[in-house]
Amino acid sequence: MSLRVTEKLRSLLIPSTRVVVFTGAGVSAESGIATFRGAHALWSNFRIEDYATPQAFLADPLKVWEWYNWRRREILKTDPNSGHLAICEFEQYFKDFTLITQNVDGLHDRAGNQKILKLHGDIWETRCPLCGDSAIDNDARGEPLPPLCRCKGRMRPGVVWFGESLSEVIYEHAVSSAKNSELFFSVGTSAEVYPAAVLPSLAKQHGAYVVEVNIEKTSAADFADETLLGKSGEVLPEILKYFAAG
Ligand code: BJW
Ligand code: ZN
Repeated sequence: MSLRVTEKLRSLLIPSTRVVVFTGAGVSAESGIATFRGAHALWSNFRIEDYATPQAFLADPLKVWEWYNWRRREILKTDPNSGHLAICEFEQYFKDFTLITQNVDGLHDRAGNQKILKLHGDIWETRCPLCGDSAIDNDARGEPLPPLCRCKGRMRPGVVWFGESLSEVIYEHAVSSAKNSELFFSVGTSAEVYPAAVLPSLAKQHGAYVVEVNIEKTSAADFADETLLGKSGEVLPEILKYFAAG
């Protein structure tokens, strides 16, 4: 693809620029992972209330676990795409770089990013609501379901459901990175879920140059300085071409 990159954006693509990349499910779409909203997306086939709330888990933990284990198995069939790999290069290039993701799929980790603020948790983590014990279960076995903790508590997926608070430490870190950034990329997110969705506008209010990368404009386009329309797996590698050599 050929991308029109403005002079302004080019001038910011130097290692000393403080950069945030904020990602959503669209970044993993080209790996074959369903997004949440839109045609053929998760929430058009499954009701949020039945799978992604604490009430759903209390009512039927087995059903919720079976759903998460199905999603884990689907993710295991995939690999990071060229968008994830480009974001890993961003981390190596910019001296002050923060990756903030709403994604729980672990593909940014597998692409090689080292520092990731996971706002909505990690689908590979299993957590005990009673004693706080947690474990990483990378092979998606997790049987027998629903898993029990040593303390006899019922383990749950380590993700953030609707109505639950985000980790305060992670969210505060994300807010300060957004406020401190000079260049903020909002990539592959509908920017509809709060409080994560405030981050692009917060960055803008604090002086960042905001660039949206998406296959269609979202509400973030109203205040973004630029919208680069296209797949993140195509747009982000194009941006790498403008990194200063050496
Ligand atoms: C591409 C592409 C390609 C496709 N290239 N792009 C203020 C106002 C109103 C409501 C609230 C509010 N504050 C809180 C709320 C309630 C709620 C909320 O926001 N609701 C809104 C939906 C209205 N928020 C919460 O409940 C949050 N908690 C909270 O606020 O705590 C305080 C509190 C406590 C008690 C009571 C009230 C408040 C928690 C939110 C947790 C979200 N969890 C999920 C599930 C995670 C676990 C799991 O995976 O199962 O997180 S929901 C789901 O949405 C997931 C995502 O991270 C999140 C965001 O979705 P995302 O990533 O943007 O995906 P999509 O599908 O929406 O968009 C994909 C985009 O990609 C599209 O734009 C495409 O065009 C694009 N695209 N292909 C580039 N190739
Ligand atoms: Zn426990």
